[in-house]
Amino acid sequence: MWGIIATWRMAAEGVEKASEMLAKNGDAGDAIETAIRDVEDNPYYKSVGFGGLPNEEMEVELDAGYMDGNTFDVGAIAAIKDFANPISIARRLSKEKVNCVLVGEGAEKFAHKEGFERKNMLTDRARIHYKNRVKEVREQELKPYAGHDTVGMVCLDTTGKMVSATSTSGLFMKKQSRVGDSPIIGSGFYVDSKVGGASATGLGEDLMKGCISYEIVRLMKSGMHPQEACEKAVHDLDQELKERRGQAGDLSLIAMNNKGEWGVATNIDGFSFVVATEKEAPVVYLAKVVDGHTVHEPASQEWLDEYMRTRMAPVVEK
Ligand code: SD4
Repeated sequence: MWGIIATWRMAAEGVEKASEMLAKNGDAGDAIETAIRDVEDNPYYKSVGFGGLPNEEMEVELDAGYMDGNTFDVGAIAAIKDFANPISIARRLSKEKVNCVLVGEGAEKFAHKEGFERKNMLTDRARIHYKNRVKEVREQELKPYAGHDTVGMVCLDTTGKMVSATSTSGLFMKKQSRVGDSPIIGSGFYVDSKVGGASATGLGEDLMKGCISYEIVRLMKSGMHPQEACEKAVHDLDQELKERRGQAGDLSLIAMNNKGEWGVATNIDGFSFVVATEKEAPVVYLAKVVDGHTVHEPASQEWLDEYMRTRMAPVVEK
């Protein structure tokens, strides 16, 4: 059995490539890295890699995490600038026994010494989005944190190896050096090949409060199906946050167990995700909340067409 599940529609092309590798008995680590690099390289996806939206200082600072569910090797980088593929740096760091989580300048030095490709990650499109947002925020005091999609994935290969990984530019207009959940083990990602894995997207500051990816793996370990585990973890954290703090940020989670069964839960409407397994060709699903439960259905062709159209539409300076 093999399988891969990923957050957001933007992962579809990468998941397709990964599923071809997995079907030929490819390694889960290679497949997930290929899939995430595909998203990082796409200039039209505004929240991951090249074309990702900048922080308050108009710098694109990127976070990524990688975990191997066989060995528990973990690597992560945070607030790194000017490197093309954060996921590959995180994966490379996972091979280190110590110093496997690096931030900012130190992460850049490591990547430089290891020969990773340097790239100015700020595109003209992203610069225009930045300038427009600065104006909007100034004029209307809009919350600068809306519209942010991290790519997170869990992957199972035919040997039973599982991996989990994330890559993101974090929140648009975040403070310089701000780190979200995505490179934090247990929050943005977690995986144990004996059980399964999970990955998160949403408001990092809130996702971290529940160590939510670990929590889902823990629930699966206690016997829950990934769907049940995701729903319980998301529902409980959402409730606790509302009770204690009056509100909960966006929380969307995906999970897969080591049988290739998968689950998803969200507290928002319109969370898209992508799944491919030995039994199902890559499908983009849309999830929403109905009566406190997450329900999902394959996205319509109309929705898929509209998605690409809006991503690729010209951006104009206001
Ligand atoms: C963060 N969790 O940096 C990320 C952002 C994200 O969907 O996932 N947005 O907080």
